[in-house]
Parts: sequence; C-alpha cells; structure tokens
Amino acid sequence: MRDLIRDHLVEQEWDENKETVGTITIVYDHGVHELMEKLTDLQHHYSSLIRSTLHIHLDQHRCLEVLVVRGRSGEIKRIADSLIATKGVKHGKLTATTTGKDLK
Ligand code: NI
Repeated sequence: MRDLIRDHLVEQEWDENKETVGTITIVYDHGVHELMEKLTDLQHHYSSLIRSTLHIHLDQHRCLEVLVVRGRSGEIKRIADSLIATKGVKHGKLTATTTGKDLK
C-alpha cells in the first residue's frame, strides 16, 4: 500500500513537470550507420541534464547504455523519446523516479 501511494506521488511529480530524476536504458547495435554519432550528438545536446552514463559492450555488436538524468520531467521525457526513437535502437526504457525531496 505504501509503495502504491509513493508510486502515485512520483507520477504526480512527473505530471507536474517538476525537478526530478530518472534513468534511461537503451540497447543498440553500434555498427548501424551513424547511429553512435546520432546518440552522442543527442547526449551532448542535453549534457546539462545527464549526470552519468554507463556503457556496457554486450557482445561483438550490441551495446547497452544507462543514462542517469536530472531535470524537469518534460525535458527528461524529451531526451528519452529522442534516444529511444533513434533508428537502430532496439529497445529503450525510461524509468521515472524521484529526488525524494517531497516524500516522507
Ligand atoms: Ni559498446
């Protein structure tokens, strides 16, 4: 029950375009033409939001990246949508969490 309420409060935070945090996970093939350049360009464009990135080489071709982002939820959604919609990205997911500032 407590978890449900917390989830609801975090959802509200996101709906109200508040300062918040999230993680964006993407899986892609680094061999796809210009894909890495596009993803890197996007990350540089939003560099003020990205606090940390983790890159794992899954195998010969595939990479997994996790970005920790902090900012207004609207901006975080925008960067997540852009990254996930980039042609060649196999899968992507935004996890919406919170700074916890307004949670007891
Ligand atoms: Ni890699």
